[in-house]
Amino acid sequence: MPPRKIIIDTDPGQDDAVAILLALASPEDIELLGLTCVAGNVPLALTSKNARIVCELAGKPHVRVFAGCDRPLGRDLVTAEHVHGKTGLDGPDLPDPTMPLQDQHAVDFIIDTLRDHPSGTVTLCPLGPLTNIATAFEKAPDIIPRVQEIVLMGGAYFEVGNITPTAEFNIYVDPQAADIVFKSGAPITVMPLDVTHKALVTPERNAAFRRLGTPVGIAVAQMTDFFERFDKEKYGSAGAPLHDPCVTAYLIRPDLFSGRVINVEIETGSDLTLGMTVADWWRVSGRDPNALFMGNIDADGFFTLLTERLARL
Ligand SMILES: [Ca+2]
Repeated sequence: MPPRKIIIDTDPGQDDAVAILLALASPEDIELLGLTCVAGNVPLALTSKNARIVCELAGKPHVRVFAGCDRPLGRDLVTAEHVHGKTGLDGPDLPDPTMPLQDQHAVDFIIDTLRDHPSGTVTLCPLGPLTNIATAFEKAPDIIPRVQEIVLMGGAYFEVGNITPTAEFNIYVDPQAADIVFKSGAPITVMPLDVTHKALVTPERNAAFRRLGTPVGIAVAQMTDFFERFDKEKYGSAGAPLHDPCVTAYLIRPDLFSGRVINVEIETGSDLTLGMTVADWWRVSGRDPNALFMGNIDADGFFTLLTERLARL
C-alpha cells in the first residue's frame, strides 16, 4: 500500500510534537502533505513557531507549515500554559526555527489540497481545536465528501473531562467547530481521553526515549518529563498521558486500537457542560452513528512502535 497522504492540524504542544515526529519518521506509512497550525495550547504565533521547531529537530526543514485561525469560531481563546509551559514546548532547549512559514492561510491550504487530490485520498489529522477544519468545511463544503478520513484527538466518554469536569480541552476550546465537524458526514475516528489516559509515559518508557541518545530521543524524553510534572500532580498516575501520538500511531498500526462505531454529538449550549462529547457508547439514543470512537489501546505496542520509529530520526 502506498503511504497515506495526510495533513496534520496542530497546536504544539509537547504531545503534538511527538505525534509529528512519529509521522516524519514513518515515510513508508505516512506522506505528510503539510502542517496546519491553530490556536489552542498556546496562541497561534507560538504553535506555528513550535511546529517549525519540531520539523527542524527532525531534520525535515522542507515540510510546509501554514498558520491558520488565531481564535475559536464563537468565543474567546482558552489556552493551556499550565500544562505545556509558557512556550507550549517547554522541556528541551531547542533553537528558534529558520525555515519559513508558508504565505498561504492554513484553511486555504486544506481546501486546495483536498480539491487537488483525487477524492478519498487525503486524511485530516486534527490534534488541537477543530477551528481550521470547521472553517474550511464552512467555506468550501465541496471538500467534505473528498475527505478520506478525519482521525482526531479529542473528547472523552468514560474519562469525561480534563479542562472542565465534563469536557476535554480540544473540544472545549471550540465546541462550535467540533459540532460542525461531527455533523459533517465525513468519516471520523476519535482518540478520546479514554484511550490517551492509557498511553502513559512511565519512567521506563521515558528512559527508553532518552536511551536513543539522539537529539530527537533526548528532546522527547525532556518534553514528556515536563508534561509529567503537571500530570503527576493532577492525576497521581504512573506517568503522563501521551495524547496526540495516538492519532499518527493509528495510521501506522490501527490494530493497536479498538472502539465502537457510535453517535457522538457536541454540547454547544450549556454553560455547565460546554464542549462535552455526548458519546452514545451504549447505543441508547437511536441516533445514527457518525464516528469510530476508540476505547482501548495496546499501550506496550504503542510505545514500542513509537520508540522504534523515533530512533530513525
Ligand atoms: Ca494538541
